[in-house]
Amino acid sequence: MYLPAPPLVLVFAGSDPTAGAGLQADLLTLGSLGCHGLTVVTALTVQDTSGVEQVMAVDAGWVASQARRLLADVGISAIKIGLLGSVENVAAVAEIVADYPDVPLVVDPVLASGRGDELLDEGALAALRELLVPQSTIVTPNSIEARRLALGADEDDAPLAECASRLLGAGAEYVLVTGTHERSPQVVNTLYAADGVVREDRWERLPGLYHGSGCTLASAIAALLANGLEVSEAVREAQEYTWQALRAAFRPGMGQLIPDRFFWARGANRDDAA
Ligand code: PXL
Repeated sequence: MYLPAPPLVLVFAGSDPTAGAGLQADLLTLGSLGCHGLTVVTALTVQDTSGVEQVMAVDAGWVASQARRLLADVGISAIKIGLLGSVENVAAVAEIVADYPDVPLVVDPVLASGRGDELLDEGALAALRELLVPQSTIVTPNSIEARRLALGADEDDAPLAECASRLLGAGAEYVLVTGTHERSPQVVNTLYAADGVVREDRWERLPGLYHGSGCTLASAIAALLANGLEVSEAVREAQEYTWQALRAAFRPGMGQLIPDRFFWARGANRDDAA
């Protein structure tokens, strides 16, 4: 006899060779929170800790085949979507997740890296809005992504609550807008549902430039939903986890800091050195 499997989470994401963001970050986060991640690679990138040099979307037929083969075999408890890389991939993934309406779906609308390198074009952005937002349990944009995703090309500003309300109107069950890119002294993250603000959490703004904080947060939410938590509770615990991973971040190269998703597994002397 075998032991029962841990909660299984399917990830659609791009590869980041630094393992700071993307697919690799998702796997680390899911593992750290007691899940097993299964991965469909949607894009490859060439990057280091200082920036993204190239992005190549995987052919949409290959994306669909990777997912269909896996889903025919394995029962999953949550799906997490990160960088999809092309309008064709958004359409292919939207068609696949439509066949699993009861599985919680976390959509992280990755449009650019934290440093601002563009990762998705306008066509794919529109497809994300029209095909994936309506199916999502929770969408996790930062404030920049929330505005780009919710507002038309002829509008350049609106309160974040209005952006969230449009995404809810498009069919998302919950929207979590993160405040890392705002100028507020604290980071304010707000969870919205159709009847208004569900929760607002404030975090001490940590110094430094981090790579992969959004991926960590969205994956942590997926892991906690797969573990059976309600959305609001999953969002609270995922923020706590992400903040701890950011506080323990390290700098493997010359550029940005990478959150330590396994902060709890390191020796106590790491804390003393900081
Ligand atoms: O942080 C967003 C992100 C997601 N996925 C991939 C990335 C990045 C940022 O660089 O490279 C593959």
